[in-house]
Amino acid sequence: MKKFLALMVVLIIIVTSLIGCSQGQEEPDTSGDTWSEESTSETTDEKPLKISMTIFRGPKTENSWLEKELEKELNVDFEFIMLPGGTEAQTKINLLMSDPNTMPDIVWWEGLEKEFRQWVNAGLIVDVLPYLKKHGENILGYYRPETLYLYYEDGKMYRLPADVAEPCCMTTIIRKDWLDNLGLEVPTTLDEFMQVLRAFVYDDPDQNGKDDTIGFSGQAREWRSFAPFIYSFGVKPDAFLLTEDGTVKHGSVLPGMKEALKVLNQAYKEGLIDPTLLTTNDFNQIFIEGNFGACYRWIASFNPGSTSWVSFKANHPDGEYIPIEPIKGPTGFSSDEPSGNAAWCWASVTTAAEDPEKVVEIIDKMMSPEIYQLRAYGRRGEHYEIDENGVFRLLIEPEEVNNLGIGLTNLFFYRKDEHNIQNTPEVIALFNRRAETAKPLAEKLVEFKEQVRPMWAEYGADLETLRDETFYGIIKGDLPIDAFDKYVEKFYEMGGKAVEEEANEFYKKQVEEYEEFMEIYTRELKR
Ligand SMILES: [Ca+2]
Repeated sequence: MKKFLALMVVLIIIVTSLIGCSQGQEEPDTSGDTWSEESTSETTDEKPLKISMTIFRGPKTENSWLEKELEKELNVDFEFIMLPGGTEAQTKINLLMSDPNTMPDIVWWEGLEKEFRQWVNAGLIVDVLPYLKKHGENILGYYRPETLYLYYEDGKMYRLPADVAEPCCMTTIIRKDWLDNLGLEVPTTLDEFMQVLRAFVYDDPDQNGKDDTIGFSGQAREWRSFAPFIYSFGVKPDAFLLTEDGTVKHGSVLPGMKEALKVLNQAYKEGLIDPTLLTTNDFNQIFIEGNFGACYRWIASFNPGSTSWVSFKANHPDGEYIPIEPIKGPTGFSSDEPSGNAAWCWASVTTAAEDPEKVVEIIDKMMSPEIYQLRAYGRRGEHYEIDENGVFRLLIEPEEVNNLGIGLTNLFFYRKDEHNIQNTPEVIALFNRRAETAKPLAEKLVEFKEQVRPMWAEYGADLETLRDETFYGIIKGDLPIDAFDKYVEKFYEMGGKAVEEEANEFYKKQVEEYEEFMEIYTRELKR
């Protein structure tokens, strides 16, 4: 007992001194969260709240420094249940949820839509909406209403989005040094883009006297890799789009798609497109080799710490890729890739939680800028530094980051805003700019709230196979352009009609529901 008391005293001293320390530190703007002062008194008065939760990916370090820091900051006794990788995680989550003795207080999950519905129906999941209204400053302040709507069910909320992408994550990039060598301007239209690619392939842009450069490259077999050619026609072949007459159609059957395929076939014929884009490739390796002129790529790769960037610079010290605005098509339309508003993983509070209100309060605190940065990067000055240019730099070895458990909870409410300080100010500005330039397609993009869509489940995969065979065939020149018209006919014969009818039904229902939600959002949830 004496020993225990002594330990308690030591702990309280550590806690108090650490909180003092973090308050004294110069932190980035954390306005809006005044909770840290409140938590000081909680720490000394209240018993830590026990919270068990499932953890996916990250370093999976047991009893890590981070776990202990979070426990002190939040006055919580965490039990982190480490999930295995890949789909094995789903099996384990299912198993944990099937027994009241193993059910975690917070279940982080993904890919278990059907099971989630069963948990809700069996009364295992807590409706967090009332608690969110009371304690959800950070969660409600961070997520867009379009995202929250997707997880709002008739006045209840059984899951919180745990990771949602930035509104747009990609950009067209181009070799600035090659443009300069050739005396060319940054292209803005599709015609100019084609001319620049011709020069990149045939006019020795790297000035080594060899015919050794590629025009346009990218990640193989992904339609977004062709963004400058396709999005400039206002279409997206792997999504449902709202058309001008107010109906929803699959993006692959729209007339603009045929026009895009014509241009892609022309570009392929002229040798402007890396042929591996149509088959299979290791694009990271291609990027490092650095012999291509343009592609559609992740915005985050402009962070100086990006490993492929460092390797590219080692191969081409004078090489420079710059992001450019989306290429304009013949009608002047242009757009970047909209990420959509949906999460890919969620956290639900279960009935195993003794004090679900308190659990929601803790979740909200974990999403505050201050605690998010502690979870994701550790302590500033000790584990990382932000230099005078706003560039994030680790002060410890990457191995040590893992040992400390930093990043352990990254998939549990990941902030993708300015508090994601691993992004340089330039990269944050680019994310913000691309959120704007992706709007033209974002406004057409139809995202379904309903995950169970029987017609799509039945026909979707075959329709996508037909699309890929036809479209890649047309680009390569194995099929004539008119094969597109036959594709559209076949699409509707092979279940596309039922798929589009279903899509329109869901969309119509959603529009009404969204209006209702926005009334409630504006009245009760908006922060
Ligand atoms: Ca050359």
